[in-house]
Amino acid sequence: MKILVTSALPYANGDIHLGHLAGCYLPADIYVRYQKSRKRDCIHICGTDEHGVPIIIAALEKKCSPKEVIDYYYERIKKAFEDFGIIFDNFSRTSLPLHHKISQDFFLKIYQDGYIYKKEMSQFYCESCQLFLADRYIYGICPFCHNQKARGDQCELCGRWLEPFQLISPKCKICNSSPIEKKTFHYFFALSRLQEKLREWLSTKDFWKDNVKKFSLGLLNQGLEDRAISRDLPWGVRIPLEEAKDKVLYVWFDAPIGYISSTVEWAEKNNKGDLWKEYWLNSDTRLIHFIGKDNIIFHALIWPAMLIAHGDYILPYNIPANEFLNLEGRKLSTSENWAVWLIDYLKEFPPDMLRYTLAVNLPETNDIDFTWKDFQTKVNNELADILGNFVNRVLLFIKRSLKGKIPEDLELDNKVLETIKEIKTKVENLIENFEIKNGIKELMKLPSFGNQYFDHEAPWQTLKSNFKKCEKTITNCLILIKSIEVLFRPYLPFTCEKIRNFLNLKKFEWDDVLEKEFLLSKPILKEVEILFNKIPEEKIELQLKKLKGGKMEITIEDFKKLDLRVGRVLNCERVKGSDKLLVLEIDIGKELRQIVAGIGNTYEPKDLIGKNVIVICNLQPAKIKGIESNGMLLAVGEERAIAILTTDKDVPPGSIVR
Ligand code: B3M
Ligand code: ZN
Repeated sequence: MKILVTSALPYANGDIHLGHLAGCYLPADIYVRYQKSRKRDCIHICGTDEHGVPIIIAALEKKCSPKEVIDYYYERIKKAFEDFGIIFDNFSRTSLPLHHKISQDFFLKIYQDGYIYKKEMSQFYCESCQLFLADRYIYGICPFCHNQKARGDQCELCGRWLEPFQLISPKCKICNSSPIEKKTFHYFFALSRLQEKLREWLSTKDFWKDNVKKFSLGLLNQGLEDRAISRDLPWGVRIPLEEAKDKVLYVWFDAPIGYISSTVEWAEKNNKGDLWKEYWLNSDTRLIHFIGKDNIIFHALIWPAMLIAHGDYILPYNIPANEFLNLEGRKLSTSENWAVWLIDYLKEFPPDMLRYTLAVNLPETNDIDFTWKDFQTKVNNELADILGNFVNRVLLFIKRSLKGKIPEDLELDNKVLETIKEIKTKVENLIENFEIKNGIKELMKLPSFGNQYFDHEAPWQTLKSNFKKCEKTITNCLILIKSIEVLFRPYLPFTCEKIRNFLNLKKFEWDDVLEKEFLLSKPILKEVEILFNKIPEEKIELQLKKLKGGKMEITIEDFKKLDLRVGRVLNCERVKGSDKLLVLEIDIGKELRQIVAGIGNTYEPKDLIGKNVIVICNLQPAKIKGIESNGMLLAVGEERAIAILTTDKDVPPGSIVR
């Protein structure tokens, strides 16, 4: 049997945060490391998802090309995973020609077999963004409850599902202009025709996690509608048909095919071009998709339907989807920057501390809250006080009391061996059953047992009274440590490597534990170091402050460093080639300043002339689009300015603001 594990392909439009890790990457990595340690034929496949509207929007926002966005994030995401010890056999990209080709072939096959048909329709088109707008990129007034900001697919106030054409005065979410209706056509995937086959297939999945099974069956019972799988976008996998030159595949059509193309790339990189077939075309392969719950519909229904329609490939065996991780009692939100970014975390703490705290807290059956306080408690009271302490006290005892000499005598203690065996077997069953969280909880019983054993046997006493017994205790403690090193490895790979180095251990694998060679192999004490430094209060407070918008407390002296004044706009023009930028000439009392401000989407130049504004006068000069800017206007609004600050009485230019 082969095991083909995939993790959801992250969009290459942003960094990885804790929610992603807990959702799928960490459990997948633990599962794969475990399978590999058991010498099973298991590979972990992933890559970045580089198409779709999210990428285009990121490019529009950052004023660069989609290619620049994906190149930038591909490298950052790949590096962050590596630094955190998430190992993939291949980490590909859906922008590769190989992926485009495989996706187009996939499309053509099911098109020719009649599972895809063409349909004419009208859609909103934004002339200023030159984009057909996906439903959620349109907002307007809800025809039912008159909420001003209802989305094209749903009004979040009254909860009703909407069609974009129902909205009153619809607007483009990207640029706020009014979109027009435009005729187009799209390709539809005949999902409705595959319902019965899906039902048959799902009925064999009674061993799936409850949340995934219930959710998928629920959707299936509501009935599946055919879905448009093409888009009028300038970015994506081209539809391989003459009549559809300007169309691309919907991102959710090509993204899961990325699992196949990444496997093909892996085989090619290993100079075994056909090796991927032994996985994807082999009914003896277990295909396992690790994902977050927001992706269930795609992986448990639409993707299997695509695979059924295609016919050549195997279908998913299991989809162990996780629920969400919240942060400090609030839903994670990247747009509000309510997230802990992996890159930032790694600057402050070692990977295993987070691997542990997330693993014991995985949102496997319900949403879970991550708090920094809890992170500190788990690291200090569990990693440091239980695991770190056990390893450390045994090694220190050898170093100090036995002068670094490992006992020659190998008298085994059955109680120790039985404990290891029992825990090992339990952990095997748990991990095989995707209970990754319970797996680490069970494993922690090993060092806990070790501490009790050490206390009970009291080698510091027997050192003088009964040396043989003292040696036996240490021998058995070392067997515990050796077992910990192998069995904890899927969860805490960096820590286990340290332990291996402390004791110059041979790299045994999972099934070697308690075998003769494993028991007999003799460590050499190389060095002793603390495995986990406790986290002090200040470090946690710092993280909390960072989270609250990176806004550190400042003193009144800090504030006084700002030279804030009232200025009067004397002149204002648009910056050529930019909708957003205005260049203003401002009287700030004793001098005139030229300032470039990003308020052009909200204000016409003529409306600003004569107005009072608030200016930061001692800001470092900068060049914006080649134009010198000496200072900054204060305005309201996060991504885009929605109002400028002014004075409520007329005061002379240059007046101090405080
Ligand atoms: N990129 C969505 C996500 O990151 C999407 C997953 C694709 S998996 C084939 O949630
Ligand atoms: Zn627009």
